[in-house]
Amino acid sequence: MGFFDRLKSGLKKTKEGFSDRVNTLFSAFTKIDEELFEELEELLIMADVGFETTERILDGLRANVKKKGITDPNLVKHELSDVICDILDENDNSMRIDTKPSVIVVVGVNGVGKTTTIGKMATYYTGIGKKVLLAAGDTFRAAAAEQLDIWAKRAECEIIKHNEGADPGAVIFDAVSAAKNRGADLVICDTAGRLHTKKNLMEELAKIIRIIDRELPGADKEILLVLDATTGQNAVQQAKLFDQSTGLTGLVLTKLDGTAKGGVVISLCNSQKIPVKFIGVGEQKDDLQPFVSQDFVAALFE
Ligand SMILES: Nc1nc2c(ncn2[C@@H]2O[C@H](COP(=O)(O)OP(=O)(O)OP(=O)(O)O)[C@@H](O)[C@H]2O)c(=O)[nH]1
Ligand SMILES: [Mg+2]
Repeated sequence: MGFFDRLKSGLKKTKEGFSDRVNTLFSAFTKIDEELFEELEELLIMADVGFETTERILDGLRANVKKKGITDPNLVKHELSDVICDILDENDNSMRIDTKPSVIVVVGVNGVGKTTTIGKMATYYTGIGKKVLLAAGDTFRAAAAEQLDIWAKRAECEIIKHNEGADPGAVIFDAVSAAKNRGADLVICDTAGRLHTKKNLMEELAKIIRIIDRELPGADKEILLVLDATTGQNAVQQAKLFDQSTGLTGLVLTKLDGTAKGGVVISLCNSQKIPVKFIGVGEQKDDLQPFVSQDFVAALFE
């Protein structure tokens, strides 16, 4: 399956639950009136676009319809995808990992897909010729390092791990030293899942990041928060609190294939001002894609 087809099939549920209904809505109306906007509002809220973002989309839509003198409801669909694209385009979605080595730290609450995402990222970056080293910073469970080990083998990259219960900071320190010694391009650090409301656990993350800053001053560093797209608007709160303690540089939305509420991507782009850098659309190693707003909108509306 090609890149775009994979995205399309991953977004199938959101397409069925949201965009297909939008199409039905537009074709059911013969003129553009308040009732049409109200029904559209309902569909946006149901797709987890969030209240504020929905209002922003509707305002933009009303303004465009007025400015362009559009009277055919079927033409509103094109305007809708334009307005959504504008919101998704406000942030720079590109990864900044140009120094050798650079570091990606992956954080998030339990079970959102951090380790799987790291495995897919390792596959992606080794695939484009980078020498990748994984750091098994989740020392909370023995199974966590084993899980990452399996991904390291799949992606054919190296891994640094310690025993269960070890200090995650020590793992990260070793991984950074190994990366320097072995000439790695990219270190990707796994971390244990943690609740954004637990202060001491958030402080542990801040410490990991301080170690990286101290050992690799000036290196490019991405702090990515993984969010499970099926959790809906709670993702917005997670992003806020993780950002406060770690200074996030990006978001990764996983499990988009499992939800009809992919509209949460639009909500996050609008409310967070933190760019979405990758999206996960399945459990296989090729199911992670850099987030490209035009492709995302096209996969939803085409
Ligand atoms: N359908 C689907 N499943 C996913 C995706 N990403 C991850 N998963 C699944 O989500 C489950 C949890 O993934 P993990 O990568 O172990 O999550 P984690 O955040 O590392 O979990 P903890 O380390 O326990 O906090 C696994 O069964 C993954 O296969 C995705 O994009 N789509
Ligand atoms: Mg994990």
